[in-house]
Amino acid sequence: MTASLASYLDDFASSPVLRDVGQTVLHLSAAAVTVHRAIASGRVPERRSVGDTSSNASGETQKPLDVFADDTFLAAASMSPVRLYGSEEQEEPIELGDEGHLALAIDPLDGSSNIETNIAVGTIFSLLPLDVGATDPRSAFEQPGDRQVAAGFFIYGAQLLLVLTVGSGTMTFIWRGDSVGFVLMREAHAIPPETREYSINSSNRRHWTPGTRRYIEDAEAGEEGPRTWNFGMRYAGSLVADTFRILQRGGVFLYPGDRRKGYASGRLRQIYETNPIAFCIEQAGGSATDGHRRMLELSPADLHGRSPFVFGSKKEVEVVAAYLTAEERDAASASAA
Ligand code: P6P
Repeated sequence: MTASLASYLDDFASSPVLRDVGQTVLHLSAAAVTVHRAIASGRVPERRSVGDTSSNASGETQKPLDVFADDTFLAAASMSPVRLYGSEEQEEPIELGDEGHLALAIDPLDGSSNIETNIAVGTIFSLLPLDVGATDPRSAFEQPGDRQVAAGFFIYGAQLLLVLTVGSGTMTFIWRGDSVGFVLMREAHAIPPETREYSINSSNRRHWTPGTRRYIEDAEAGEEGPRTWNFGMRYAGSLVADTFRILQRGGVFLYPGDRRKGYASGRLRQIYETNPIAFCIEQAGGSATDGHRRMLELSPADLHGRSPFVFGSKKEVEVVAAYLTAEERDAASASAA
């Protein structure tokens, strides 16, 4: 009998916090089914008139489906032992009462601009312990990512999947319909340490720093270049899709800081995008950094703060860091000359 999500979470409920994690993940998974159905139907329960768009805390256009997803996951959080809800779609965290030990950070619908092209999109979530004794509960979101007790993402694609870690490896569950629910599909992802595949938005090339450019150009040079082997490139433009591919077959993903206005720290948000993805990647034997430093050790600036992001096959993440460090050394010696 394939393990169900509920039975898997029960086995981990060895403490009050992990019991809260289990209850919360089950409520989030029910919300994910609702969002998956709304996407698959092509008919979004309109909360606003179709022409009405607003923008989220980061100034990105909010579509009705973004708002619907946020409403759905907020309702799920309100039924869970979660005291604080921090969402990409909300300027400020929402306090949900004084029950429970957890703070939930979430990107309710990441990559929603891809929905009209039928590319897989997802929900990314991170569960943090409340910062006990903190005067302001919102300080829970100022903890580095290695304080996460659970993290994961739902993928709304050809299959509805949940990728989850509670700190004992990274696993994938697949939704098999209302009567069966989510069942275990892969018990322990293991990312190969080496790869021949990189993932980056190459249209930003002219904005890259020299180290990023040199890394990509050497990869593009293939067996005639210093890397001595040929690379492939894949870029879905949807973080959950790129992440799942890397969990399945390895690879290295880069969203570096670049010279565009507002992109010095890249595009991705640390608390509800890079930290939860980094937790899943590390638990699968991969690495995740800001290009130089381990992502899970970095203290976030604020709920919507950004971070440059490099993750995937451990040895290739180290190669990227070497290129970026060489760039910094060259820049330092040039300015000293
Ligand atoms: P760009 C989608 O909007 C998203 O937040 C991530 O899912 C994805 O990795 C990234 O932005 C793509 O950004 O600048 O390449 O379009």
